[in-house]
Amino acid sequence: MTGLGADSNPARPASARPVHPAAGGPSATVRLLDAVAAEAGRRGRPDLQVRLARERGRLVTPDALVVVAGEFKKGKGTLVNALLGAAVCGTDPISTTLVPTMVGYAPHPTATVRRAARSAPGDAPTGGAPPTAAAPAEARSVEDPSVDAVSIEVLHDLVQGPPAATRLAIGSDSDSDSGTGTGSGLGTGSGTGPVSSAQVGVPRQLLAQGLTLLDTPGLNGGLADGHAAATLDAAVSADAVLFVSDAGQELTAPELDLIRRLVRQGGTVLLAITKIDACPHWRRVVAANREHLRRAGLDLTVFPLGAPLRLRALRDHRPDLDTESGYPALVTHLRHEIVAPRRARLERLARATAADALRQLLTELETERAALADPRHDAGDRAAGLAAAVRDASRMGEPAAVWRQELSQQYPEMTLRCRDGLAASIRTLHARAEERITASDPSEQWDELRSWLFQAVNETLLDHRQQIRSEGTTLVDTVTQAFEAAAGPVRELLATAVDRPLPTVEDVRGLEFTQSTGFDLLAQGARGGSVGMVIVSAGGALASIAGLAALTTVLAPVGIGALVMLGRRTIASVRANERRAHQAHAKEAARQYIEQAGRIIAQDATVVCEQLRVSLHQALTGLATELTTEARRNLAAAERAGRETEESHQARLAALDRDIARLRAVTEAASAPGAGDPAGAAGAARAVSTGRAGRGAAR
Ligand SMILES: Nc1nc2c(ncn2[C@@H]2O[C@H](COP(=O)(O)OP(=O)(O)OP(=O)(O)O)[C@@H](O)[C@H]2O)c(=O)[nH]1
Ligand SMILES: [Mg+2]
Repeated sequence: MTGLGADSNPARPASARPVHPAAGGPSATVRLLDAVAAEAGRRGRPDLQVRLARERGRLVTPDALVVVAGEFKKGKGTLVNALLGAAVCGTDPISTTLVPTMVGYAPHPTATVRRAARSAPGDAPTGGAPPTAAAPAEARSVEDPSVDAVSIEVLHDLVQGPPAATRLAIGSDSDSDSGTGTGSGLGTGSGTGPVSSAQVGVPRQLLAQGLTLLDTPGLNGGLADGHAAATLDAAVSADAVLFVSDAGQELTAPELDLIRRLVRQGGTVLLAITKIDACPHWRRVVAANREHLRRAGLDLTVFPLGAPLRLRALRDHRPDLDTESGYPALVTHLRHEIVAPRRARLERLARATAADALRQLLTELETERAALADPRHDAGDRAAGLAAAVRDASRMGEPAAVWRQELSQQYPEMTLRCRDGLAASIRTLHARAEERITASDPSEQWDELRSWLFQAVNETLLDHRQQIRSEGTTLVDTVTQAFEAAAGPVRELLATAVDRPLPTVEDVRGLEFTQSTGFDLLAQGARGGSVGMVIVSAGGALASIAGLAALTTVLAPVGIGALVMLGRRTIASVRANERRAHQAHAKEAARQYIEQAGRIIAQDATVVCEQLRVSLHQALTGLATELTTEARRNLAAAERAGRETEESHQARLAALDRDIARLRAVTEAASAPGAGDPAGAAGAARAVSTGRAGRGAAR
C-alpha cells in the first residue's frame, strides 16, 4: 500500500518536505523574517532577533492537527491509512487500538513508541485495575517516559490488543479478573513499560503540506468511556476533529452526545461515514445522519467514505474510483479548509512580528534623524519625552507595575473560583451518585451505574477544563489590558520624538485577534503595539498550554474511570443477596472513585493554571523589557545626534536617510496588496536584503 503513485495523487509520497509547502508562499514570509532578523542584528537588537527566530520556528513546522475520533471499530485507523495510502495504523478486525498514534510527515518512514515507566509495586489501586487505567500510576509514568524506534509491523502489534485486556469495556466482566496492576500484556514488547503512545512518520505530500493526524483509541459508549475526556480534551487544541461513524448504523445517542460536546468546545468537527462500499443502504444512513445533525442544530460537513475503493483506486490509478471512494473530497477539505487557513493565520502573525520589529528599527533611526535635522528646536522636549519613556517603560518591569499587581491579585482569585467550582461539582456528583444508587439494585444494575459514573466524571473534568479556559481568557484579557494602558503612553512618547509619521503595515492593522489554537502555538505570538496582539500571544499560549496538557493526557490515557472497578469486585464478594449491603458497597466504591477523580482533576488544574500564569508573566515581562530597550535606544540615538560635529553631521544624515528609506520601502512592500502572497513577502524580503527597493523609494 505504500508504493503509491501518480503526481496528482494527494497521498503521493513526498520525499522532501518543503520548508513552506503551499506554492512557495510561506517560504517568502520566512525569508522576510530572516531578512528583518539580519537587519536587527546589524542594528544591535539581539532581542528582536530572538523574537523573529522564535516566530520563524513556529512557521516552519506549522502543522494543523486533526484528531480522528469515534467509537470502536468505526474505521478510524483504516481511514487514516486510506487517506495517506500507507499502512500507518493497525486495523486488525478483532484487536482494538489501545493508544493514540500521531501520524506526521517524515522523509523516510519511521515509527516510535513511547513507553510509560512501570509503576512501583503497590501503586495499583486495590481491586487490581489495569495499569493503563490507574490514574496515580499514570500521573507518575508520564514524567518518566522512554521512546523506542520500532518497525511499523511491530508498532501495529504494540498499539493494538484485545479490547478486554486494557479497556474499560462497560458491561463486560473484564474488571473482575484483571491482572496485577503492573502490566496488561499490551504493548510491553521488549521495552520496560506499557506503551502509552505511538508516533509514525511517512513521506506523504498531504502531511508535508502541513497536516498531522492523531488516531485515537475507540470510545465505547460516548462520554462514558474512560478515554473520552482525554480524547475530547485533545480535541480542544486541535485544528479539527474528524469524527468517524460508519454506514452500518445511524448515529447513536452517545455519538451525537460526543459530537455535541466537541462542537460546544468550539472546534471544527467533520463527520466521516465509513464503509459505504460495504453498506448498500449507505445513502439512506447518510441522509438520516444529516437529519439527526440538523435536528440537533449541528452544522457539520459530512464525508461518506469507502476505504477499499480508495485503495484500489490508488493501486490501479483510477481517478473515477477514487472520486467514488469519497476520499478526494476529504483531502481537498483538509487541505483548503483546515491546513491552509492555519498556515495563513500563522503567516499573518509572523508578518505582524516582522512589521513590529521593522517599526522599532525605523523609529530609532527616525529619532536620530529628527534630532540631527534640527538640533536646537525641541531638543529639550525630545530628550525629556524620551527620558520619561525610558522611566515609564522600566517601571513596567517592576513588581509595582499595575499589570503585575493585577496578575498577583487576579490569579489567586481565579484559581480559587476554579477550585470552588470543582468542589461544588464534586459535591453534586456525590449527591447524585448516592441518589442513583439508593434508587437501584447494584447487583443488577452495577454496569449501568458505573457507566453513568464514568460519564458524570468525564463531564465534570471537561466542564472544569472549560471553566479554566474561560477564566484564563478573562485573566489574560484583564492583565494585558492593564499592561497596554501603561505601554500605550510610552509608545506615544516614543512616536512624538519622530518628526514624520511612521508607515504601518496594512495587513497587521487588519489582523483579527482571534485566539490561535493549535498544538504548536505555545510560543508567544506576534507581540505588537496593540492590546490585541498581546492577547493573541497570551491567548495562543493559553490555548496551547491547555492543549499541551491535554495532549500529554491523551498520550497517556488517564483512564480514571477504572477506579470504579472497585465496586464490582467488592459487590461480587458480598455473598448475601442483600440489596442494602450492595448499595452500601456501591456507595463506598462510588465515593472513593469520585474523590480520587476529584483529586486528579484538581492536580491537573493546578498545573494548567500555573503554566498559564508563568507564561503570561513571561510574555509581558518580555514585552516590558523590549519596550525599555526601545526607549533607551531612542534616547541614546537622540543624544548621539547632539554630539555630532558639523562635518560628521551631514555624513550621518545621509547615512541615516539611506537606511530609513530602505526600511520604509521594506515596510511598504510588506503592506502592499498581496503582501501575504509569495511575491509581496518575497519583495519585502528582497528589499531588506538588497536595499534595492529602498534606494528606489528614497526621496
Ligand atoms: N468495507 C470496509 N471496511 C472497513 C472500512 N473502514 C474500516 N473497515 C473495517 O472495519 C474494521 C475496523 O477498522 P479499524 O480501522 O480498525 O477501525 P477503528 O475505528 O480504528 O477501530 P478501533 O481503533 O479498534 O476502535 C476493520 O476490519 C476494517 O477493515 C471501509 O471503509 N470499508
Ligand atoms: Mg483503530
